[in-house]
Amino acid sequence: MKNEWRLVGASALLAAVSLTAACGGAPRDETPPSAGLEGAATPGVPAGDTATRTSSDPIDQSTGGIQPAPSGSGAISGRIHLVGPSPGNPIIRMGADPLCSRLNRGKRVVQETVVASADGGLANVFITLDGSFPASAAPGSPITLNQEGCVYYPRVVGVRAGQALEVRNADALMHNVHGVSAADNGFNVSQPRDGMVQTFQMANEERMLRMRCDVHNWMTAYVGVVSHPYFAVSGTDGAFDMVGVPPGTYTVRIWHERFGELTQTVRVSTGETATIDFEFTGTETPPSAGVRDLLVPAAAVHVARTS
Ligand SMILES: [Cu+2]
Repeated sequence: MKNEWRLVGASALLAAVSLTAACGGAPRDETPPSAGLEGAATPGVPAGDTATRTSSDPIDQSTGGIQPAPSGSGAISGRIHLVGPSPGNPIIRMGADPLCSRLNRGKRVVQETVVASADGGLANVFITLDGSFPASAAPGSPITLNQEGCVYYPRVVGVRAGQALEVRNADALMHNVHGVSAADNGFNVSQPRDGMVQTFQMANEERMLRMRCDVHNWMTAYVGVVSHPYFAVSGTDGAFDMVGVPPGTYTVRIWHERFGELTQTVRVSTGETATIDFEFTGTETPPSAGVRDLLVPAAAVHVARTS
């Protein structure tokens, strides 16, 4: 199965701080992913789709939006493979917040760091083309990232520089939406009630902005911000497609939160689809965790409004 081209995301604050502090005093009950940095997608998911998902569902990522087809006449189609054994994902123990535990009662929720299909297709890999391309307007519609059952969904999304990332709270509890950026895209907002929505303008190219929640330390997502429309996120089968690519020779760069980056060169011809596959062995050294620990300036902290 191929994925479509997609984007392919004062009292309340005091309360957030208070609960964060409370959570911080509790034993850390879940091993964080090794990577420090951040759209995945279900083919055909329309922009703004916020279909609900339970944490026990199969990993099926929603783009939160689909890029309009760029104007080039070529295409790139590929698949990411994990050829070694999957390292496995830690179970998320949500005891730090009984409300989260209640939302996931009876479910076995894991940190979806490595999501591979039975035949080795690796999901949630962010794929971009290196290089400069003619300027084009970013889509006016936002990419959506959901908080549902005390996890972010999708786990990986891509947005254009200049496009908005919309973050929603579907849980009847407080989340703290914290985008940790090394490129001045950061934000930090409390969303104390369900139905709250906040949008953030992604100004600068970044691979990847890491999403976290300061209330629930297990919550993780990644946002790739790209200055051109040539990017994708691998689907549940590890496949991706880029359409509208101008003819030329390109470096294709892929990123995975646990396995890091790989590059390959591909030649795209007019009216043709170039194919390219990548393999991770599963023994790669995780990328630096440095971005995770960056601080967001106090001036960037504000409280969300109810939409
Ligand atoms: Cu949270």
